[in-house]
Amino acid sequence: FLKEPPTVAVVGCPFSGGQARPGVDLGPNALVEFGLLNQIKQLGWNVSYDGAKPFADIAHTRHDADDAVDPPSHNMKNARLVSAVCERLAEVVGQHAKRGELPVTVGGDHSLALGSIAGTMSKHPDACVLWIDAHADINTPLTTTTGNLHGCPVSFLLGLDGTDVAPFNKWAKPCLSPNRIVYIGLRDVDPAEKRILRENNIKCFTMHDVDKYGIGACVQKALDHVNPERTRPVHLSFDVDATDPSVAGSTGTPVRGGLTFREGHYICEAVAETGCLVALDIMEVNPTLGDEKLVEQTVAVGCSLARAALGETLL
Ligand code: B3U
Ligand code: MN
Ligand code: MN
Repeated sequence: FLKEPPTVAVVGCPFSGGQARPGVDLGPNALVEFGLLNQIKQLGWNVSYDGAKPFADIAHTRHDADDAVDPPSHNMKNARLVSAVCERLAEVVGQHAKRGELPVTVGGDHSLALGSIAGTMSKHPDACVLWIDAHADINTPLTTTTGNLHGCPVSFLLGLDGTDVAPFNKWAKPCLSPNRIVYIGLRDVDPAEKRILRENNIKCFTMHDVDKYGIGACVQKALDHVNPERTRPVHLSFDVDATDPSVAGSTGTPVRGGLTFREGHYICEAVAETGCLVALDIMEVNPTLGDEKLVEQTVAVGCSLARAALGETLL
């Protein structure tokens, strides 16, 4: 893989169908309006950006689908819509990666990571994933209690029991093994998810671990687990709700007791330092939640997390 890809391809995906709250589809535009593209250019990258063009022809991309049009299947809400958008995203991210570019997917809700990571894996089958989140997002169609697919993308990537279902099984093949993903920031995990994490021996650094060992040790242990030689490509999937609501509060499912501003940025900086980053997701910024100040702060944090992962603080 490329150590220093010359181009960052920002892929804005204005999508909210993986969860119930409207507005997260406005996330990409908010980050771009805040200057994300120029900020990345300032770091020395070439930047490409297609707007939302790749998704323009997929109906209802910006809003929740109608249950009449896209009825729940296997307890999953908006399954056809989520599947169609993720399939397209996988193609787009895969194409950028194959051109030697570094795709930065800006969501949109976190169901999109099923697409972005599938895209990364199509170019880098040996890649590992750092999943930074308050939530494990590893429910299956059999275990989800909400039916929201942003709580499920990891189970599809791993091909867990119950994920071999239409419409996803038309295109989404298992592409990740449980020892190639590691979590940091967890603090709101469903009982069934805990069982899945345990049964599959998936490495997790909860907020308890961050408190106990410090963020430096947690990131080191996380990387040692999925990428011991620091030779594997890294896909960093960052849900901004991993940070504390006082850091990035404009998000659909905030959970108190999260990563500080520095802890969140430290993770991104440490990944940048490895030189192994091949793809990045910045997910779940919802600029319609909270007052103006909170929204601006959250959008700013989304941008600065991206810059940190792209090497802003490397000397
Ligand atoms: N685990 C719950 C809640 C949740 C997951 N991801 C978010 N919330 N953001 C679920 O819906 O699966
Ligand atoms: Mn998430
Ligand atoms: Mn989350």
